[in-house]
Amino acid sequence: MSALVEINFDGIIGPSHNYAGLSLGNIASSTNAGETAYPREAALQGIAKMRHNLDLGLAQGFFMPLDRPNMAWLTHLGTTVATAEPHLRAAALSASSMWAANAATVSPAPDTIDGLCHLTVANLQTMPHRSHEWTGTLEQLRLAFANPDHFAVHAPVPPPFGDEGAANHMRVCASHDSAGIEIFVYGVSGGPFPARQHIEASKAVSRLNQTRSVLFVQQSEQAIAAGAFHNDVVAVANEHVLFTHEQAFEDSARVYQELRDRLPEAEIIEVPADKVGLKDAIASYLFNAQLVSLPGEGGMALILPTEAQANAPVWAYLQELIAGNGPIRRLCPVDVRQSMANGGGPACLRLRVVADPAKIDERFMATTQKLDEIAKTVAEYWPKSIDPDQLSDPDLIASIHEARTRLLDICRLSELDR
Ligand code: SUG
Repeated sequence: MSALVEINFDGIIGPSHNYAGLSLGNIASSTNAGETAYPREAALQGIAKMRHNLDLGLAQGFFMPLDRPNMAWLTHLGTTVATAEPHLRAAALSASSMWAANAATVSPAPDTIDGLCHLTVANLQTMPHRSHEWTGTLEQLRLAFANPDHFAVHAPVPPPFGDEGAANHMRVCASHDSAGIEIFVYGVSGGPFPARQHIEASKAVSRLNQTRSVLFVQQSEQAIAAGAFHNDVVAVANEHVLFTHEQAFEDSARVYQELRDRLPEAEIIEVPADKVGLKDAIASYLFNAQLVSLPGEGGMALILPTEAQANAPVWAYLQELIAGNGPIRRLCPVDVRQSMANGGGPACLRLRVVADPAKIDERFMATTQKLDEIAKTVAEYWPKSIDPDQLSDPDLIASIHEARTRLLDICRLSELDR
C-alpha cells in the first residue's frame, strides 16, 4: 500500500521581508526596489494560502524563516550589520528563503535508483543575497527529512555551477506515486539578464538524486530576457500535465516529442503567444500557479496569484481553458501580493515533496490549528513595515531576531535558533 502524496512545503515569510531590488532579471524586484514592505501582512498572506490549500484537502508543510541578518556571512566578509555597505547589509537581511521552490531539487522515491526520496539543496550562487541561504536550508531539511530509510538530503553542488533548485525542475508522471520523467531546465544566455541555472548543476543534481528518467531542456533566451529568471515563471507540470508558454523552451518540439514518447498519456497544454504574450505571462505570473490534483474526482486546479485575475488577456484565456474538457477544472486566485512584489508567486513559495507524511518530522507538517498559532505569533511579533533605509536600525534588527525566536519556540524548533 503506497502512502505517497504530494506535500507542499511553504517558506514562512520572514520578519525581515523588504524590497531591496537585489535580483537583476527579476522585473518585480527591480521595479519595487525602495518601496515600503509589510512583513506582517506578507507572512499572513502566505499563511492564508497554506490554509486555503489545506481546505482543498491538500497535504501542507512549512519551513521556518532563516536567521537574518546572517551575521556569520557578514563576518566572513569582514564586516558587520552596523558597518556593512548598504548592498551587503540588504543581502544579509533578505527574507528570500521564503521562496522554498529554490530550497532544493526533490526527486521522489518512485523516480530514483535506490528508492529513496532525494533532496539536493540549491547553491543559489548567482545572486549574492541568495548564495548564503543553503547552510540554513540544509540544516532544516536534514531535520525535516531525517529518516534515512526514506530520504537522502545532499549538500549543494559546488560553485561555479549555479543551481536554483525546484524552480527549474518539473516532473511528469502518470500519478504522483508512479515513476516520473524529471525535466531539468537550464539557461545558456538571458540576453541582458543572467542565466541562473547551469547545465552542469542540473546534471550533477540528477546524478546526486539518482534519477532514472531525465530530460535536460534549455530555457529560451527570449523568456529569460523577458523576465523569466526561473523556468517556473513560464511553465509548470503536475502528474501527466505540462502547462507551458509557447516560448518557454529553446526547442519545444523536441521536449514535447520526448515526453510523448516516454509517457504516451502526457498532456501538453501550450499557451500560444498570440493569446498571452510573454510580457503578460510574466507580469501576471500565470504559470507560477500551483497546479495541483484535487482529492477524489476533483480534477486539477490552478492556485493563481490575484494578479492573473486582474490581467484581461490572461483571465480570458483561463476562462476558455476551464470551459473546455481538459484536465484543469478549477481556478483559485490567492492574494500573495507582498511576495509577488519581489517576484515570488504561489509556486515560488512552496517546495513539492512526494512522500509519506508519516515519515517526515511532524513539526514541519501544517494543521489548521498550527497555522492559527503561527498566525498569532506573526501578528504579535512581525514588524508592521520596513523601509530600506531602516535596515541598519538596531531596534529593527533586534525585533526581527525576537520574532523568529518566538516562532521557533511555538513550533518546538528552537534547535534551529542559531
Ligand atoms: O530569487 N526575489 C526572488 C524571487 C524568487 C522566485 N522564485 C521562483 N521563481 N521559484 C529571486 O529573484 C528579490 C529580493 C529583493 O529584491 O529584495 C528576490 O530575491
